Amino acid sequence: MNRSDFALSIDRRQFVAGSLAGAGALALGSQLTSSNASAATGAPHIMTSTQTAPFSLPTLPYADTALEPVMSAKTFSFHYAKHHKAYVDNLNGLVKDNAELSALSLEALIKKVAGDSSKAGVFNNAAQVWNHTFFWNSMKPGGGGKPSGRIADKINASFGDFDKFKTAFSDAAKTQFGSGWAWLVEDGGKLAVVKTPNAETPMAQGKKCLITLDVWEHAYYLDFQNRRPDYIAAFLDKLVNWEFAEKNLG
Ligand code: MN3
Repeated sequence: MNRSDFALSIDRRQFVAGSLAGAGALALGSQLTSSNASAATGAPHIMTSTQTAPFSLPTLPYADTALEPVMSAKTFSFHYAKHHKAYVDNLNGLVKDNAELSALSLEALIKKVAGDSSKAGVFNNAAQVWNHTFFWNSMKPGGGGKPSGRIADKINASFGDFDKFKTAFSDAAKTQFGSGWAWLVEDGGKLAVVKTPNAETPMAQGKKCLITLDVWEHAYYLDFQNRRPDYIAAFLDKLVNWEFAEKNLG
């Protein structure tokens, strides 16, 4: 199976039809793949997408109701079908007349314009497309709790124990002032927690992303109002997808 088969590529007809579930094969750049594909081919989980603009909204790995009651379908569907889609549409509009940028994959595009203030709009929308796809895959129905296996060993080695990781991740997510993201990354062989403002993404800095949590208010306000700490706890206790994290380790 060709790696590029798993590029950022929702089937537009499927999206228009309103089918958010199924597909199994997810999408997005070098870190988002189909677990089925990895299992089937034995290929490394981290892949490089070769798809170029126009980008499309990636397929979800579960139905938009699947994370209820922790994350409501209302929150999820607005977040995915409105916010995420707007970033995709904005990005396509911004690069459509730019031959250089249109020739790049999403990841290459993000890395190319990162830090270029004249391309801030392109960066913000491209990174938000990538970050959101990564976020959907960082969760699963019935997720959360303590991991096992290799990711658990890595967490223990890097943070001391799982509770210390939880504290570090929660603190990062709570203290990201305003909009942004909390991440578990691998950097130089060690795991670390980082927070980024707005659309910033550790991927652009060459770090290997393992898990992310969107802490923009639109991610939780309908379900938790101003109680960001409760949203963070719900993510860690009931949603986080440790298998995705482990696969991202490579
Ligand atoms: Mn968001």
